[in-house]
Amino acid sequence: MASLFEPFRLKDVTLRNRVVVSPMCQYSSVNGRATDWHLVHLGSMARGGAGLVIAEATAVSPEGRISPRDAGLWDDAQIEPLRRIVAFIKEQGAVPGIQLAHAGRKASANRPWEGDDHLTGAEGGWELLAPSAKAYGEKLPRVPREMTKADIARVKGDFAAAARRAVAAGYEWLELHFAHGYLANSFYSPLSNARTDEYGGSFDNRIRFLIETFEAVRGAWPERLPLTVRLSITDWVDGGVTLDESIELTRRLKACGLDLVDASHGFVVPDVSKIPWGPGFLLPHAGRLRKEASVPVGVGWFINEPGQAEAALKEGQADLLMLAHALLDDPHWAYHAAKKLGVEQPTRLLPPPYGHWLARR
Ligand code: 531
Repeated sequence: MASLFEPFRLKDVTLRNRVVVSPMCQYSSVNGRATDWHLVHLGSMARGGAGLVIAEATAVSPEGRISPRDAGLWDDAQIEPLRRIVAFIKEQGAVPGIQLAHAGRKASANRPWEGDDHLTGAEGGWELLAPSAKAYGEKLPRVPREMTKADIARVKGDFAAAARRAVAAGYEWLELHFAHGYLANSFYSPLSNARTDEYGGSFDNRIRFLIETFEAVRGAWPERLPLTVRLSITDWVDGGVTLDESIELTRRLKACGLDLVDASHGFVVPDVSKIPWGPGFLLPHAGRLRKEASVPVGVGWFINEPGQAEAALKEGQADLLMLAHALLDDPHWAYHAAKKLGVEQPTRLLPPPYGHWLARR
């Protein structure tokens, strides 16, 4: 049996295989509410055989959106359109998950295909919140406001409230977005956090916002369901966060009830010159995190081939494959991977209106 198609159990949730739809921003919500686009986007990937389908970065507050058309869960009215999507994903045999996020100093931006740059106030932009009044730079030059203790307490509460709404919508897997230079990551990295109070400076202080936010959510999210974080496990920049620090952060989060790390990387500052782009370039780092923090790990980045995914699992570099581009290219990637890896009766991954006919070709 191919490892990619072994079930994966975490808490009370069992995934039918190790293929995960990574959260992908769609910039297609209306006032934070999901639309038919989301049903088709996420539904087609559940239909295509993925084990877990994670909905995009979903803002816990209006100012936490990356962009005006982001998904949100700051309001009870945003729950109802998600219920339909969750039900459809479950009907297809996949587990529905959601990522909760606050964009911090990378908020208030245009969509990637419309410039990916900051919106000004005149363009409908909004105030940016961050640990320090330091701009990200380049296309995102606006200077954020340094968060007060009251802001910090409010945002932690927003994460917990959004987690409760995610439960009400029927999600069974929760990921907190602590990566890619968004709010939590910008507290963690010394490149973006220049605070002199208990939320900045030492490692213990820089991780405080992450730990406290995680604890607030742990109290709001059922114990029986997986609670995970996406972490930028290295900044790839001198003076930034290192893998060793992220291993220690993971150990601390584990002590608070963390179930899995979705290992990602970088983007806390615009400097990408030291990123060693190439097929599966993050796998060795993910493998070290998995081994040294003794935690289940999901990983993606430049993984397109089923054989590559299979090897990562066999070599113990990850438990789950978080796919994005590969699934945009082919929403039936899991089915095609099963065929390629010689899984018996791969058409069983597809619902009968497709699988019945394809089994007879
Ligand atoms: C892809 C991306 C990841 C890291 C750096 C640059 C681009 N996504 C990430 C998304 C936003 C849109 C771009 C999030 O992590 C929310």
